[in-house]
Amino acid sequence: MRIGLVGKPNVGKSTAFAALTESAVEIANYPFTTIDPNVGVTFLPADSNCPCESLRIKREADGRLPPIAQDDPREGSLCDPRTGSCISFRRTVPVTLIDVAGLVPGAHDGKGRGNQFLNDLAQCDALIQVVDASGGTDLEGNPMGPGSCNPIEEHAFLVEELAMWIHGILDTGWGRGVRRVQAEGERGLVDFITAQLTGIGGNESMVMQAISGFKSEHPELGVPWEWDTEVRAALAHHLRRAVFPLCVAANKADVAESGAWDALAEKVEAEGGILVPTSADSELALRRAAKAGFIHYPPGAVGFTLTGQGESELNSAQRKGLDAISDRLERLGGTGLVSLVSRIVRERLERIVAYPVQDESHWTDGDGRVLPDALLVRRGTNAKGLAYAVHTDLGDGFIRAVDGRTGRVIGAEHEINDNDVIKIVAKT
Ligand SMILES: Nc1nc2c(ncn2[C@@H]2O[C@H](COP(=O)(O)OP(=O)(O)O)[C@@H](O)[C@H]2O)c(=O)[nH]1
Ligand SMILES: [Mg+2]
Repeated sequence: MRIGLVGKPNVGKSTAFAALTESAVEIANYPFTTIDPNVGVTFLPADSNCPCESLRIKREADGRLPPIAQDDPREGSLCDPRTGSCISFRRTVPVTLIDVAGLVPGAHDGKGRGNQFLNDLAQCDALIQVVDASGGTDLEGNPMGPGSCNPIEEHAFLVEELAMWIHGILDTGWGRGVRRVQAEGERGLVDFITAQLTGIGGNESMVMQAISGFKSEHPELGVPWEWDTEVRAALAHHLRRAVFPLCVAANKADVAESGAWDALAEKVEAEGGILVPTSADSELALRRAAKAGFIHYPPGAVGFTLTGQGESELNSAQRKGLDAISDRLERLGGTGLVSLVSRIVRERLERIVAYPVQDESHWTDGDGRVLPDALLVRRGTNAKGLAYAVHTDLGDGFIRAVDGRTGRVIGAEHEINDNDVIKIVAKT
């Protein structure tokens, strides 16, 4: 699963990317720092406690394990994640993040990185537009006084670029499209538009949703072969909403006036999106302080505490910096970043976490690793779908699965629940 960060230059995309993926990228207070997209992995806290908690409880009850030691760095976790971590039964799951730079006016016309930029967006399952909630940079990303630009305008600018891109795709071959409509009616219209938009991630249900919204907003449309370019532009806006629904990080919230993002939040939420005020540079500072061992800041936490090392080694300037961040966190309820991405994964993409294992009683893989993988799968995925998510061969050779908690055999169509531990039996 891939989530793209998009927005005009100098809003904090690379800062957010660096913080969430804990990788080094170029960050600077001038436009166009990033040219190629940065791709990395972020680890999000799973909603439910890791199943290794129930292993722990069982083993302690059986007298096979002593209670959790005071100084246990894992705070009781027993699993052995191949990627990510699990401390105090808080397991993290990987999500690919892309810092897609290159939004410039006229991108749909091939300006800047143009089509490459738009194609990068089309590869994403969800998009987060990072906006400068403080309004301190113009549309090209040049630093201005705070409040000199507004987030609504920034959002409208991205929406317009995306819609014009789709409009261009619609116009190409429209003549051919309307001949199909004349021959096949409404069905022909849906098929034509779907075929035009598959390359950018559009599908039939998105197209049907867009057309029905479009028709109810414009009841006097007439027949498609009479739709001029203006009508097609309006249709392109509906298609944009369906194909590229946008969520928003109202970034630099730490230096924005409170309420600076309210109007945009209303707009985004009216389209089913999510807006969260964020402070990417606070998140970055905290991740770095945690990496250096100065603070305790688990992923997704809304606050942090100093470690023993932090108490003894931080100088007064560093402490002051952390105090300032602490005040911000209190005001904003956290830096907002992890919470935004987590909400998108859960609410917009409807993902749940499943734990595939090879041994259904010990919950291990072939090498004896306990609960090695935590996979995000779409809600409604069945056992066979989970097998495919692990490996194509496992899906193709699927015979049956076993629920690791109950020991019951489950069939291909059985729906997976959040936090399930599943063994898949397949022909090899
Ligand atoms: N005050 C404040 N500044 C930020 C925040 N996030 C990023 N910045 C600053 O904004 C500038 C642009 O950041 P960058 O990540 O390079 O922006 P990009 O062009 O969108 O990738 C840098 O000077 C960052 O330090 C934030 O949350 N608050
Ligand atoms: Mg950048």
